[in-house]
Amino acid sequence: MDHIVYLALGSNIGNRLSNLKNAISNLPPQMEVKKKSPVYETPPWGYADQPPFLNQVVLVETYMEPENLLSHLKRLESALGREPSFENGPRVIDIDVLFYDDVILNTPPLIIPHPRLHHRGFVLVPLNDIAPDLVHPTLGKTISELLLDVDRLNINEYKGK
Ligand code: PH2
Ligand code: MG
Ligand code: MG
Repeated sequence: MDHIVYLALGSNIGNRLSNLKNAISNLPPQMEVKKKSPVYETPPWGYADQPPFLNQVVLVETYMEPENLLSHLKRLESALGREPSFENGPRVIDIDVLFYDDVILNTPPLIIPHPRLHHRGFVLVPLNDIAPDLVHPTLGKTISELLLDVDRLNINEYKGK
């Protein structure tokens, strides 16, 4: 397990909290979960006319190379009931690779670091809880610095209903 990977999880369909929990509990054995952020409820970003999301970020260790990691995560999304939607549309579960060590990769569909993470409060707020001093390998700023530039309105820790 010699690679350090940050994953962002999101869900806005069905039992959102169970969807996040099921996703995380199905990451092993290929991945070892080292840290979990709190869960946040967040307004939909990109396409407004859909239910609010629950979002969470986890730190995992894995032996998988980026390409295998991506296909593994896509399989897991499908197994958890994700169906095709439109860009930024509603989903049962979304699992995105934010960082993979300090690798910089631009081979669509695999772009690492995630190209939009620094615009997204729903990623930076939970990421900042577990990795405030992590330096973004292309932007050269820490997560806590990046967080200063995003809107965190209505992003609140989720305590259940
Ligand atoms: N994911 C998207 C689009 N918009 N908005 C929130 N709040 N949370 C998400 O996880 C999210 C989103 C595309 O992956
Ligand atoms: Mg996403
Ligand atoms: Mg995705």
